Amino acid sequence: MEEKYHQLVHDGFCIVEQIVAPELLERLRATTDQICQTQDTEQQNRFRSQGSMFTTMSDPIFIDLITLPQPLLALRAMGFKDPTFTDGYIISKPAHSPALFWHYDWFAWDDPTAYLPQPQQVFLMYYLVDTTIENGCLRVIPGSHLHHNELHDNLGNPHSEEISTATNLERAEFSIRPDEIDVPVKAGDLVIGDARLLHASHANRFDQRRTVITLWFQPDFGQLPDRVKAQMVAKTQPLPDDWSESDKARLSTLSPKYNGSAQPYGRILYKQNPKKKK
Ligand SMILES: O=C(O)CCC(=O)C(=O)O
Repeated sequence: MEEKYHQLVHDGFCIVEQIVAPELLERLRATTDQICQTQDTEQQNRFRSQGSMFTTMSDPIFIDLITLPQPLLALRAMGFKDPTFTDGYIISKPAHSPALFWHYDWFAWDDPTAYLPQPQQVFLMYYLVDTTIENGCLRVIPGSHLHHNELHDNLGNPHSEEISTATNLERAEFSIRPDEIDVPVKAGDLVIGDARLLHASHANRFDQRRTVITLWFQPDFGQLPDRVKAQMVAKTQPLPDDWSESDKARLSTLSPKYNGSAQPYGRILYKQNPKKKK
């Protein structure tokens, strides 16, 4: 895992092959397909670029993925001592849907630790089908979690309508970058990525949907600055009331806890030129 750790810190991402058993993958495909079928036209338009944005609190089956021992062991083997989980999403690109815009998923740019090499938050992405350039695999710009990139000067707010609905594909958020690489994976592989990494995905040109489950983990929660800790607690998805006590208990072992009085940074996922400060 030492090599994976160095890749995560240097490039901003790494892949741990074949983490999810076929039986769990099958159950996740069936459940996510069902959930995605409930998406109404308004939501389809709203999330046209991403595809969908359902919470993993939609069904207790996702606890099996969130608490899977192997990824937690992998994080620990990389030297991260105190992994916590805050929120998860089902991001599903329907057949023949546009590319995902370039973006990063970090918020605490005003904290000096935002420029340290170690990740404070990572995505754990599980693609439920094999991905290729044709069905919308992930694209990343290696090193962009640490270094300024030309794209940082040109990114707009990903929540703006023009970007999230992919209405203007001429925008920089939808451009092909000279320094981007494709990250095709097999179903059941795990992609671990630094939240600061610039990432996007190709369009899905296939007849089938392409679903990824994205889980947000803080690999070493105890090491985070207080204001970041407070924000992680604030963004933790509440456990549904109708879940059994044992399901709630399984998940709450991974929930971040902070009892101090620091003000959360707030969930601003967009800052013009975050790296310019350096
Ligand atoms: O769909 C993907 O491949 C990545 C999803 C993602 O990064 C997002 O929607 O924020």
